[in-house]
Amino acid sequence: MFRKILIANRGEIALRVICACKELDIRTVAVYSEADRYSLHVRFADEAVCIGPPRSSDSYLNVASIISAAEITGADAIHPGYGFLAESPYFAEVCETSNLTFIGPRPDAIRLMGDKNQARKAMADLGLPILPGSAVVQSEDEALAAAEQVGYPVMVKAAAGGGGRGMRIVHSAEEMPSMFQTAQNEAAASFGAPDVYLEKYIESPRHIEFQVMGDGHGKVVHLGERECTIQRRHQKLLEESPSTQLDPETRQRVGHQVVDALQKIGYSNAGTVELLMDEKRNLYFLEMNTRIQVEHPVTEMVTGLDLVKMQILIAAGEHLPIEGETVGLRGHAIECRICAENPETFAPSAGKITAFHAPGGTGVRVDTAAYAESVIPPYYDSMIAKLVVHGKDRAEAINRMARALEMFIIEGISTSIPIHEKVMADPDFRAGKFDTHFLSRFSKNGNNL
Ligand code: MV4
Repeated sequence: MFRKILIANRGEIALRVICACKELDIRTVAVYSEADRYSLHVRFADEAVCIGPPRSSDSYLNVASIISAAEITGADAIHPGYGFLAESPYFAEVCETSNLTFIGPRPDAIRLMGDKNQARKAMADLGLPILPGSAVVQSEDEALAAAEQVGYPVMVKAAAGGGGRGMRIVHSAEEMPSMFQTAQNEAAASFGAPDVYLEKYIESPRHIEFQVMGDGHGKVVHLGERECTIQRRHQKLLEESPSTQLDPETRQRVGHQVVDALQKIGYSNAGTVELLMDEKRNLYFLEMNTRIQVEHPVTEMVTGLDLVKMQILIAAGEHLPIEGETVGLRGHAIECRICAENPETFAPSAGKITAFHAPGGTGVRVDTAAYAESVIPPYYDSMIAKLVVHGKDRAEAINRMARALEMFIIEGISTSIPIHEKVMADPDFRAGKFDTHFLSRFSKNGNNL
């Protein structure tokens, strides 16, 4: 087993990894930027190393500083959390060549899934259903020909993209030239690679994702699905498990397809397979994320497992302690992402938290690194807390979330708590009736993007 793990991240996920290490009796090393000197991950880790100035590119993305910190402190493994370097095949490789275990999938699996078009093709070859679409298209003419094959409307997507960035909807051939160019330019500017491909556009889909875990000894399991349809500008606002849209037979059938595909490529550690559900409830592979995700706690609540501990044990060479290809699911869990943001513009709202009280009680979990008098720096993601509840069924979980939101006090900055309260009170949400456009009803301009 590892003696010491360096956590190459900040905020709530750094604390989450520290919790798992403490329970496994593994020492921890925090790394922090100059803006995070008074952060809780620095306080709760056994050791802490400053890795540079506030900007991410100078600190949490600085591979040389992080590897040096691991070498100086004698760490034997690195947990990357999510974001930052979590899905960099280069970073995973540098860890390996520096004799540090990267707690995550193999670099080649990260690389494959990082190319969304290659991933789509690989998963189709492995038996997962995909939407009609194309390979990478190099020109307007190629894009027009491919769209003719697929049928409008289509979506132009960046091969190096994912998570909704670098995407364009194209309704007709007339729109293609300008949309193709914008998508290519955006892809080149955002990801350093202009490659784009086409996919049939689903107007009112739901986003359903399967949590998977592989042990690198040929065993892969799925841990049920999460419903992540309620998003704003491609940022998830809340997630729940299970989805109201999957019956046990569909869960078992699709779960088996996912497990079978990943077993064939020898996938190891945590992963998430994103699927799109169309209006007829058909499911299609969209992309795969090769990291522990923000929303992993809802899966932990319904499975009773500690996914971060599992990641660490698997990286240390242990076998998955699960018979068969899945586990039983109990009750219903919901997570609300509490962000520091201006309620009108949704712009991140940095500053000092003047008062802070987190709710508790039966079935309530709060993952956060915020506290009274803590300062939210302007340099990083705006998510400051995850409020997670579990209930015997969806109705109890929603009621529990509503009361927990009411009992959450965060003063000094504005947060997304009011919008979550509106969602919990919404009759359509309570009935499970929503699609990707759901949040537009709460914005003045009707815009959900
Ligand atoms: C789509 C789509 C419709 N058709 N692909 C957005 C996040 C990224 N992972 C994929 N996304 C979408 N891909 C096809 N072929 C619609 C979306 C989408 C979306 C998906 C889930 C939740 C909210 C969304 C909001 C806008 C667009």
